[in-house]
Order: sequence, then C-alpha cells, then structure tokens
Amino acid sequence: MKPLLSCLNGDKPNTPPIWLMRQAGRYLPEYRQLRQQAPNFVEFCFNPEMAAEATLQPIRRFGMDGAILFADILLIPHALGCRVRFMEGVGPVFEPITSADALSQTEEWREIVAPVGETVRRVRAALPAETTLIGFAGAPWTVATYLVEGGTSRDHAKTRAWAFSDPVGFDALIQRLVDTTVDYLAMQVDAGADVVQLFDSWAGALPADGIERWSLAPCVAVATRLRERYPQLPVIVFPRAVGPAAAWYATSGAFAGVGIDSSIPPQWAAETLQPHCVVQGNLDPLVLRAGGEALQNSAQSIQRALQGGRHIFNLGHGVVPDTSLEHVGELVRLIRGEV
Ligand code: 1CP
Repeated sequence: MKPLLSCLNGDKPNTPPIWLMRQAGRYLPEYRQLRQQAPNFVEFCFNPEMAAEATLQPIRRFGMDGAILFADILLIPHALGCRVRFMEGVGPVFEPITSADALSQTEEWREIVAPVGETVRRVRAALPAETTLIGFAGAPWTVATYLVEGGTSRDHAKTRAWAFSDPVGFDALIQRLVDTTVDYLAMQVDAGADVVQLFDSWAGALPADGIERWSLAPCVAVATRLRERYPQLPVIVFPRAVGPAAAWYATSGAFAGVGIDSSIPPQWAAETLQPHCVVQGNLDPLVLRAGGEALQNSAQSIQRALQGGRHIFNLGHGVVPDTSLEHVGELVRLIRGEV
C-alpha cells in the first residue's frame, strides 16, 4: 500500500501523506557531499547513480510518503539544444531565445534525457514498498520564461512582452514544450514513476486571461494526453501564485491533485478545491525554517482546515537551503501524530 498514491486515487487516509518540494538538496549534508563529486549540476542530474542517491537521501532520513525524482525542470530545454549552465550564486543561465525555431526539431533530445529514465528505474528498485515515486517536469510557461529571459527573472517582462505582442509565435514555443513534456513524462512513467507533477512556478506572473491560455491550457493538454496513454496515472499540478484561479485547475478534470502556495487560505482550498481533487500544500517554507511554535501552529492549522477532504501535506514552495534537519523531522512526526 502506498498512502500517497492511494490518496490521489480516491482514498481518504486519517493522516495526510507528506512529502516536501525540494526535499532533496542543499539543506542535507549528505547531498552537499554527493554534489561535490560531480563537475557541474547538469552532469549530476544526468548521472543515474548520483541522481538516484540524491532522490533516496531524504527518504532514508525522514521516511516521507513520496520520493521526488532528482532532476531539474531545465533538462528539457537543455536537451532541445538550448544549453543551460547553473552558475554558483546566479542560478541557471541560457542564451535567450526569441523564436520557437531555437529549439531543435530532431529526436536527439530523447537520448539526452534517457539517463533520467535510468534514474527512475534505480530509485524504483531501491524504494520501500510504501513510498510513492513522483516524476516531474516544468510546465511549459515556466520553462519558457527561463528560455526567453535567459535565466531567473523577477518580473518575466520579456516573456510576457513576447506572449502579448506575438501570441501565435509564442503559442508555437508553448506547443513544442507541451509535445516534448508529454513524451518526457511518459518515459518517466514507463521507467516506474507512480505519479507525475507539473511545476508552474511562475504562473502567477501572468494576468488572468494569460493564466488560462499559457498556464492552464498547456498543463491540461499535457495531463490529458498522458492520461490517454495511462488512464490510471494521477497528475498533480502546482500553479504557484495564481490565487483564486487555482479553482480552474481543480475543476478542469485533468488533475488528480492541485498544489497550492502558502498565500492560499487552506479553508478556501477546502471549500473550493477539495470537492474536485486532492489539495497539496501549503506550509510556508520559512515557517519550517523558523521551527518551534510557529511550525507547530501553522502545520496543525493547515492539517485541521483540510482534514475533511483529501490532503497531501507539503510546503507552499521548496525547502530553503538553511532549513534545520530537526525541523524537517519534527514536521513529518507532527503530521503523523507521533509528537
Ligand atoms: O545543488 C545545487 O546547488 C543546485 C540547486 C538545485 C536543486 C537541488 C537546482 C538548481 N535544481 C535542483 C533540483 C530540483 N529542481 C528538483 C529535484 C529535487 C527535489 O525537489 O527534492 C526539482 C523538483 C526541481 C524543480 C525546479 N527547478 C523548479 C520548480 C520548483 C520551484 O522551486 O519553483 C524550478 C523553477 C527549477 C529551476 C532551477 N533549478 C535550480 C535553480 C537554482 C533554479 C532556478 C530557481 C529560480 O529561478 O528561482
């Protein structure tokens, strides 16, 4: 029995299953040590032995209900010929693109991402029977922002300018990313992923009609096409910072779960989203970092607000690097009623 998978498939367990976005990564000393052994982050992600080890590290230490594949949302554009470099203290860097033609039209990308499939197979073989394996990809809009801006950006102004002034040209880029993402996630499912999540981290940068066209519609397209191939596959979507538009994702029928960021009132999510799908979230990562009473109060009030329906406990965004290991362990025990 896998509680997280069963919950997405319709069960309502007494305590919510728990996993944390960015549960693998720099707050773990064993991750920092492993990371030093790779020449750069891309090679680390494409090394199945190392990536499988990074996936398993938080499970060994804390026993979360879900293991998220160790990879990155930017491996897809990288494999499509837009090479990414992860620079210390800067983040990901690309040569900015201005046309969908910048992406390679060949099938070579499949070979480039094949090591990610091998990582999934290794993790699958090593995971405890009760742990759900979560595959993932970036949502087309969020991936597009990195390509158009050339990296991380605060306001995504270039991407929005392109989308608003040349919507048809921008749609071609989104469409190409939809097609590739479907096949990339199918590869992860074939290798053993139980569930997949789409990260739309920058969906909240769009105006409401833009959310509908460039975040919701492409995410629904990816999920629908995946479920044509795998009718039982649960797809979770995380449209960060979209506010009440989160309801569109929940009522679309395409997703088994919707992840909510910390700004969404859990009570609102219980009333508006939970009748349609599982709600995943939404403890503020900085509350986890703070620990103590703030952590206990906040985690319990989220759990209480969402306990009438199906809930997967998670953060509202990723674990921050200077989070204490004790706080993560305490959160897992707290949610399971062990403290
Ligand atoms: O080791 C290092 O120093 C690199 C830090 C790091 C890690 C641990 C990056 C660079 N990516 C990852 C792994 C990763 N990324 C995972 C698997 C591990 C896990 O979740 O436990 C996942 C699911 C992601 C997803 C990801 N990458 C997102 C979506 C989630 C989110 O945080 O919003 C995004 C936006 C990225 C892009 C990315 N990767 C890395 C950086 C520094 C960035 C840019 C982030 C930004 O623009 O703020």
